[in-house]
Amino acid sequence: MNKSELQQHDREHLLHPFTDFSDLGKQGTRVITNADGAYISDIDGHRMLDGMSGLWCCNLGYSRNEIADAVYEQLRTLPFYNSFFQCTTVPSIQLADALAEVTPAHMNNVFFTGSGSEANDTNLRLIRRYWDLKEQPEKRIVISRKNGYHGSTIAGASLGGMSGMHKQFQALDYIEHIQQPYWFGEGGDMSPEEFGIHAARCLDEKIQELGPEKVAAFIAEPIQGAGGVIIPPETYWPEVKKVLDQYDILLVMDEVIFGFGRTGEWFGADYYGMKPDLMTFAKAVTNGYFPLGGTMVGDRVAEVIKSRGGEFTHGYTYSAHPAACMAGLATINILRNENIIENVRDVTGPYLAKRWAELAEHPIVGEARSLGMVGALELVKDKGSRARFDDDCTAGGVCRDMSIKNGLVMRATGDTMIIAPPLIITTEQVDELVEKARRALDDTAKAMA
Ligand code: PXG
Repeated sequence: MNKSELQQHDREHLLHPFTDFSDLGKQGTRVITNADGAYISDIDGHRMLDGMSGLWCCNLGYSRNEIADAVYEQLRTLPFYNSFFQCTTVPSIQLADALAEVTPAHMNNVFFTGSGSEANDTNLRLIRRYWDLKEQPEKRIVISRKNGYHGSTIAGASLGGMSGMHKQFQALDYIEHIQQPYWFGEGGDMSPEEFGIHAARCLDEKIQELGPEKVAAFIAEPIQGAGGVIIPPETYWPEVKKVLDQYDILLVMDEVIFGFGRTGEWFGADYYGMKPDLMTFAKAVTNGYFPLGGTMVGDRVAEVIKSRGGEFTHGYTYSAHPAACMAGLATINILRNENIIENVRDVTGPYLAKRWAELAEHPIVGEARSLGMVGALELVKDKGSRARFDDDCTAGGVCRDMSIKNGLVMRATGDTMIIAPPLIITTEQVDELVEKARRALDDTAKAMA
């Protein structure tokens, strides 16, 4: 099939995620055909620096045959077996061991799933089970944050705080949402430090309003990813820690985007010095080469679940899929053996921070922020008042298209442009990324004038 035939068949038979189907019909899809290192190419041969690591998952880029080989060999040896009914497989044991080693010291058990959304469903099940076994069944409410993203199953989307998603289904009624720590958008006249404390105190207020005896858990991404790379002010997590320490409430950190090195530490929890009870992961655990997710279970929860009461009635056919586990093992081996995360922390992360910050001087950029291997640009019409171009956030969409035209995959969340390049990006490629982003900004400024 040639390009237009592919697009026609795509239109006729494929329902894409998070897509306005009539829009897609008009424009036609971009057919991505191959990739290498930090680059992807489309069917027209247009090669682009992938500033989004696929969808926040190909942290090692696209050329790691060791991962593909590990999967292939496993598929030839034992393509599938389940981990129900007292059965197990060697890859699943090995990956569980490896995860216990690379995650925080108090996390030594894992429940495998097929995705991040499923893992957050698992978290809800574990939270309920834990409090039931502790004979505190009245602890049922889970506090989450507005504009957080936790997946697209009913549980994931209920935990998430995306208002557009909530309009299209009935959210679970035991989940409550509080203020997000988004200083640029919601901080008003407060300094970032004051606002960080303020956003954390919202958690305390919500717990008091609901009654601590009814609150089971607080879930949050260390940094909001899909919500727009919202890096909380430095005061936020220490204050959240203080609040949680006062009450008997579980902490779930959703590390689906920030796990496996994106901050320059293995997990966001390491970066912020937090001690979560549950930790969701997916995406980069296999470098995006095979679907796999899961939740790391801290000792406090694991001891109760493992030692008290009968069966935990939960599991998926593909929990601990052996080929997925081999992809995970191969990925973790590369991250460890090649000091990829240390390089982000010490070399490429600081370099990106320096170069990305230069974009703050651009006339349509209200803020340029970054941390480790993520960055965001706030597009504004007026820097002083932080006023946007319009209510429909057209500047973001224009800038995304201009960026792709200039050979860089950069995403738009409203009028916030975001990047999460592969962790293997070199300093020369960071230069290329910043130059292409600058050209996209120039083109956007012209188009919006
Ligand atoms: N938690 C977080 C923090 C995520 O970012 C999920 C859970 C769900 O994972 P699965 O594997 O079920 O998709 C995610 C997923 C975007 C985008 O537009 C982000 C995600 C998924 C799709 C699109 O940035 N994150």
